[in-house]
Amino acid sequence: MDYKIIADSSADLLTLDGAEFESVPLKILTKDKEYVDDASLDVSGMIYDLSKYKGTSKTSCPNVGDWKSSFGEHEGVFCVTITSNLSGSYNSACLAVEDYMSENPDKKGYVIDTLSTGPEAVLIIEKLQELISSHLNFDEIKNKIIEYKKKTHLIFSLESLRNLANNGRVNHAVAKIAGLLGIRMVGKASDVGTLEITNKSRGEDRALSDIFKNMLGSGYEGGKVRIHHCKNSSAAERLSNMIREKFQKAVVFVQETRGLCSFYAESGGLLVGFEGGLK
Ligand code: X90
Repeated sequence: MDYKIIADSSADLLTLDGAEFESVPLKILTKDKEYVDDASLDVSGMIYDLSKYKGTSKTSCPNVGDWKSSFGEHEGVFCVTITSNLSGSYNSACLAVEDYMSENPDKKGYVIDTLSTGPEAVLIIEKLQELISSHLNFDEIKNKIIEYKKKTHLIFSLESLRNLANNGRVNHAVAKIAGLLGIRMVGKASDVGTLEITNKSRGEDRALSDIFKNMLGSGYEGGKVRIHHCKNSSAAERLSNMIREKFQKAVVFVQETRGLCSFYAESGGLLVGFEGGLK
């Protein structure tokens, strides 16, 4: 079937081999500059600029028109968005799909609110790709992805929550603790798609072992893992090794965050998406 997958750029994914796929960018904005989170963004350059920048910075999500213009001529579209609890992206995508279906009554559209971001979104996108290739019809794919999403999880470790707090996505008191030397905030995407801090881990060793413990606690038993890191490939590789030491067959992918997740996860941040037990 001719179905297209469209994700916002919070998934950190620009292309998807063998699928009709498009990424719709969010934007990172300072008073001086706008960074569009697409393939042309120099993420390292943006991180560097922001580390020198003293003013306020914020982000904006794709609007209805941005989503709509990505749909193209297909029998149906699946949109995958960052958590609706922290962004308007889901809402825009829903309005875009509503318009698209009323203008094209023969076409189908469905929006998946990941209640998460980054690596967990990619797990969902890759599952969608697999379901589309197995020639299921639209509603079967929709039902199966709803089921799959109950088993995907996101755990993070953040060294700074400054941009999250400055933009009202976590409270300032929590962010202050993360500012203390050597403390990493380990937590998870909650069931309602917000940040839930589970550990205040001192030092990287502790943070990595807390992440792994929490993965086991969420029913991880050797399924697929994706680690997205912001300027922290060494910690990502260490975690990947810890996982593969215990689960030899585990498939673990490591990649860098793109613009949106780099802005909020900040340098040192790790986002870990994995298949685990039922949420
Ligand atoms: O609409 C917008 O401007 C985008 C706002 C996004 C705000 C949150 C981004 C979080 C990015 C941080 C750690 C993991 C969070 C878990 C999500 C529930 C990554």
